[in-house]
Amino acid sequence: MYKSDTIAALATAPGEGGIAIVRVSGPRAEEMLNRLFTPIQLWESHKMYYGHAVYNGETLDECMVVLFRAPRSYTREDVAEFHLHGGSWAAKSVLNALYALGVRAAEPGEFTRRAFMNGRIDLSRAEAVMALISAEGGRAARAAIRQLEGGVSSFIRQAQEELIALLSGAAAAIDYPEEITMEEAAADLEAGARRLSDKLNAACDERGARIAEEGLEAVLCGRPNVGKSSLLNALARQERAIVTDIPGTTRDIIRADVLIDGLRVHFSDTAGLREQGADVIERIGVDRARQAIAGADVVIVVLNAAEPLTDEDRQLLEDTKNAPRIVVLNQCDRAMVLHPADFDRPLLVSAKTGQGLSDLEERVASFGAGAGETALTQQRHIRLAREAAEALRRAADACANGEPVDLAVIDLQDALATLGRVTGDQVDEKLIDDIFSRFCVGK
Ligand SMILES: Nc1nc2c(ncn2[C@@H]2O[C@H](COP(=O)(O)OP(=O)(O)OP(=O)(O)O)[C@@H](O)[C@H]2O)c(=O)[nH]1
Ligand SMILES: [Mg+2]
Repeated sequence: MYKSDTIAALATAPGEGGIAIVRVSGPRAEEMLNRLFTPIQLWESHKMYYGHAVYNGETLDECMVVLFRAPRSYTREDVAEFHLHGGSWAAKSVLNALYALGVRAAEPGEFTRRAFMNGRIDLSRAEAVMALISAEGGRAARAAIRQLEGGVSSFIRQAQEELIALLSGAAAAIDYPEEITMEEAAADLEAGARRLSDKLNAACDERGARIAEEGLEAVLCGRPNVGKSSLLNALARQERAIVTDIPGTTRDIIRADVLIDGLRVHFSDTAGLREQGADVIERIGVDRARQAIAGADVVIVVLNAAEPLTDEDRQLLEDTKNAPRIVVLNQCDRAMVLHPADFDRPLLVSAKTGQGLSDLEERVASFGAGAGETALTQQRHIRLAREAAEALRRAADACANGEPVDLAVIDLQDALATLGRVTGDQVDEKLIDDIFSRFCVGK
């Protein structure tokens, strides 16, 4: 439900920092400035004023304030902001004074929710605000900014317009059978619905969306002692995994996160793959390694360039031949016995000297190229677009099977309603609650 009372919250990150901003939104925002700030005769909107926050005769802070008059504000209501000294004390005392004056503490995401309710932004843009706040790498942030700029909204609106055109074509055939035959109408409808269904599916790149949002999973694997842990440490530029010359050193999976060219990559170092000679713990590690390989976005097969191939190496190369993979000939600082020409685009690397590491990083990043650059990058949007595409496909099939156009119309209306849930034209209260509750307080 939309409440129109006046709310307040800390809008900046809690803890130490240069400034702390307390944001107030609602009909009493201007009154709060008058009650808590050096009196100003005439507040001008969007202008900063210098003075003191005072409550009950006590000076709380020396600060700047600004009033944004509705509708030119974040929420489209009157908004007041107190720009206070950082640290928690000043902000806390101003907030307490506001609460004492009857202002309510804002719930998580309530400011953005008001912006949505007052029509300043649609739902996909509200979600973009959140995605931007929590973006881990430049890639995720760029996808969020595109969404914030309306990339998703305009894509969905265009699809909705095409759908409405299809629906009105069908309505015309139903209402004026003398002007357009049912066969013609059904053929138009079928072609249009299929085209739109394909277009919606094409805009959903689940793998890319996940990689942009969560990062790329890269798994280092190979038989014991080839240098997987040494490579992980070199890539992480940090001693994460234990390195020894004893085969079977690594047992559990060790992870390191690295940002490569704005793309977050989660490297996993795994237990060396071998069947013989491993104890119980190591065998569990080997099982985990196999699972990690199966779930990887890219598998990095590490071979020791200074030793001939073993059966384990050959087995691994065979097992991963259809997977997205990179073959690394490590230890190339030593006398090489493997021939690069025998492998598929191998990289010559030395974990010891650092040779070839940047090529490896580049190759890994290429597996995330283009991730998050399609129209839809959020799981919720992708799910809805797929649902709409499916309804459109049903409509097209109905037309192709010679079923009455009225039946296809029901599916088209379904698809239209589903798309409306992306932008929030058609949403229920529960969904809105769910989306905004994931925001942080103060946003
Ligand atoms: N000369 C040279 N030695 C290396 C290189 N990489 C690793 N080593 C050495 O090879 C040995 C094994 O390295 P690790 O990184 O522990 O190998 P691993 O593949 O993780 O081994 P497990 O955990 O037992 O599966 C260590 O003595 C490393 O110092 C390299 O590029 N050049
Ligand atoms: Mg290891």
